[in-house]
Amino acid sequence: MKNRVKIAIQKNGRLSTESLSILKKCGIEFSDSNNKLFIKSTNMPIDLLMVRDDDIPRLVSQNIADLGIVGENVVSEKQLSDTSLKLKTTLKLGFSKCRLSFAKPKKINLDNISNKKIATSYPNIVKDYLEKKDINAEIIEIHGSVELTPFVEISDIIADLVSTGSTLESNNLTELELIMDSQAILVQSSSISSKKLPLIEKIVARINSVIKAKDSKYIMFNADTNNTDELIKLLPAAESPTVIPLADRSKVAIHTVCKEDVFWETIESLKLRGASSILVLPIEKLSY
Ligand code: PRT
Ligand code: ZN
Repeated sequence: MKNRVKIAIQKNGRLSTESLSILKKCGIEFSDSNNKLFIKSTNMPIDLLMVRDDDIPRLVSQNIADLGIVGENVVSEKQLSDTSLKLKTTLKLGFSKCRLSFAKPKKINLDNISNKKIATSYPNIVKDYLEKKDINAEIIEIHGSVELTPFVEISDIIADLVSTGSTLESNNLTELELIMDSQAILVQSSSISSKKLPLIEKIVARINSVIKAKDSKYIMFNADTNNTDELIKLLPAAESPTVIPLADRSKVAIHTVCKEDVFWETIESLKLRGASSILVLPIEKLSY
């Protein structure tokens, strides 16, 4: 039990599905996860702690969990409120991207945040931002319905998470200034026992491979032999491609991994320059 690796993830929220999905793609199998606080892997010495996202930094810092998946915004807020937290960011996971921004009611004429009342669920991040910019303002800590506070005269402006912007829009608010960008990250305790280290390193390497694969595509197409250099230059973040001769000696097949998504524009440019039978495939795992 002592040497099992514990990973804390959000039980129920925006991070939950993707966190479980990444771990499953790493080959970690779990029994049914419904309504459990503690889930044992069925094929590896790994346990999941299913908790609120706000508890993850402390659980990892106190070695109750060895790893955790949580938003950068939550980690920053907790670290600023408790400088004794011992954890480090191991990987950026590329999902649940959002930003913490100041926003104001559209109807109010205001172009800076000096001396305003700011409602937010992230008082420590906002305080730190204001201090660094030497701005004086009053922070009102509030959890839930932050976007309503300017309309009931609790605040002048808000600092809240924004993703698509539709919540701001539907509450007649407009973004004023970016405080920080955020996404889900993998955090790790800064004092991991040497017995657990090999498995933790394996998990981190597998997660890294899964997230790299998510952004990458395998592309293959046929081209005229004398056109290959021009076509290869069009490929985004490509590895040195494999060029295979075809039965028709005037043609070759080009295969490569692109470390970025391949957009329609790239496919159209390839086609315009003579590429044919273009195939773009998702990659499940990618290890260098
Ligand atoms: O219950 P528990 O404490 O575990 O969950 P929670 O309610 O505190 O968090 P949850 O599940 O809402 O969010 C978890 C994490 O997802 C956050 O800490 C962020 O890192 C990340 N995330 C990504 C977001 C958003 N996008 C997001 N859009 N968290 C919240 N929002 C909210 C935002 O507060 C605002 O109300 O969505 C609204 C804005 O969204 P748009 O798309 O309308 O702009
Ligand atoms: Zn929370």
